Amino acid sequence: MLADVDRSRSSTEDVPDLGVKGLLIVSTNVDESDGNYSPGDLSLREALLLAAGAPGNDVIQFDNSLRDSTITLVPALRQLVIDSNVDIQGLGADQLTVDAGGSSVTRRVFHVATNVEATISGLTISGGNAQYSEQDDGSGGGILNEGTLTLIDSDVSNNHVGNRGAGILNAGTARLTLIRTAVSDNQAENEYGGAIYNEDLARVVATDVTIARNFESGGIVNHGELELERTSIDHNTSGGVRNYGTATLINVTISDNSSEGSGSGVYNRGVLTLIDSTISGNGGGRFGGGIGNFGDGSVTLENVTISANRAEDGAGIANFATLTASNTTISSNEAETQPGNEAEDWGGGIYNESGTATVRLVNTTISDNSAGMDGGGIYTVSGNPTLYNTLVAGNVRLPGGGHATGRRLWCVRRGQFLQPHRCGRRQHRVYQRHQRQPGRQCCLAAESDAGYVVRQRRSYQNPCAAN
Ligand SMILES: [Ca+2]
Ligand SMILES: [Ca+2]
Repeated sequence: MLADVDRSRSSTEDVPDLGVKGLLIVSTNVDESDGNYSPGDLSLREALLLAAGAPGNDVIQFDNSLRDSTITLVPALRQLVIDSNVDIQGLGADQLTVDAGGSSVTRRVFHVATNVEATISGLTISGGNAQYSEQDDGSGGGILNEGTLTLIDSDVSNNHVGNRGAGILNAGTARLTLIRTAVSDNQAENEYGGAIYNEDLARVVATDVTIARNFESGGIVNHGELELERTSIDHNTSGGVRNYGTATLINVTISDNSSEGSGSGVYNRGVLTLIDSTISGNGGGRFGGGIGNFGDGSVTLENVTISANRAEDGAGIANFATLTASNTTISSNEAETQPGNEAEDWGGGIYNESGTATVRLVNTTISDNSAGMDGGGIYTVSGNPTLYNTLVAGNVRLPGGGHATGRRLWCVRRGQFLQPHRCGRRQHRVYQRHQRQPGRQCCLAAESDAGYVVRQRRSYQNPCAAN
């Protein structure tokens, strides 16, 4: 990326030569800017200053004596500003840390300015804390990126933020590339601030990345373009991914994230494509333990496994917009009543609601899901799901899986359908007759090729009359 660099000089004796592009070797872990740039006295802050003053792109390396050390930013000095093209080559994320001082100090670690191309590798970036002020909207605890930043083999961890992007805010038209990097254990005071927050004209590309254990912030909040590959998003609170822009996730695992809202694994209002991925063990909220799709959102799933997620409604997926799935397995999800909340639990596999909701399932398996009330497999309030070559089987609670169209009175006995009756003049008598028989319940159902139940009414109600 930074070709205009003399990489031939590698010892501290050679540095620095003011005004000459090339290599700068940081030789002290003290955060200072005293004008002494001699070997043993060149700080990271000074190296960034020299790089900005020298023409061309520069490489910043660290003397071996700094192995296993931390550069702690001093209170009197501000964040480190990267305002020229640099390649900062750390000694390894487990060997060198830049720490802004922790949440008792209001200061982020790095600010990458606009029109700057920077690469940071082998570094842990921690202890940043961004809060509201007249000059700052309190975002980007570890890094505020407004340029083009590539992070390689690094950790962005234990940063704190009042607003957005506990680890990283990717702002304006910024470009952020993450390779083999972890963004973990960061915290936002803004519940959905994101460990990584990507603004609407910005772009994030991540490969072999871990986004884990971020507290309150959730994992990634995307308003722009997001591409994730071979990435794990796990154990974040306030959800795994919130997408309002365009997101393409390939070979990604989104697991064990929690949220008190909807979409514990993935909350989507944008265009989301998931390929060869797994969403499992997410939950804690109302709609959509695995995926919640809302507004004008579009979710396309291809070869995805959605399993063991939990929610009040739509444990696997809650869909209020457009959902297309192919070669996908939705299994062992559980729609359960949350303590203290309204007792609604519909749609173990998929909960589908809204007049414009569209569901198209191809070569998909919906199995072994459960719902406390109804629709172990699919519960459809409205909309018209289309199933091709799709198996809905082994789902539990009341009549089981399925969904359908058309109003009929179904009565069931121990999970088995009895004869269906159209709602009409005779339905009331049919209903009364069935209700008098032990073990039987009647419900208003819809019917499709899949032949399963959608709407359930409690046995003490007259379902046809209620509709
Ligand atoms: Ca110095
Ligand atoms: Ca320069």
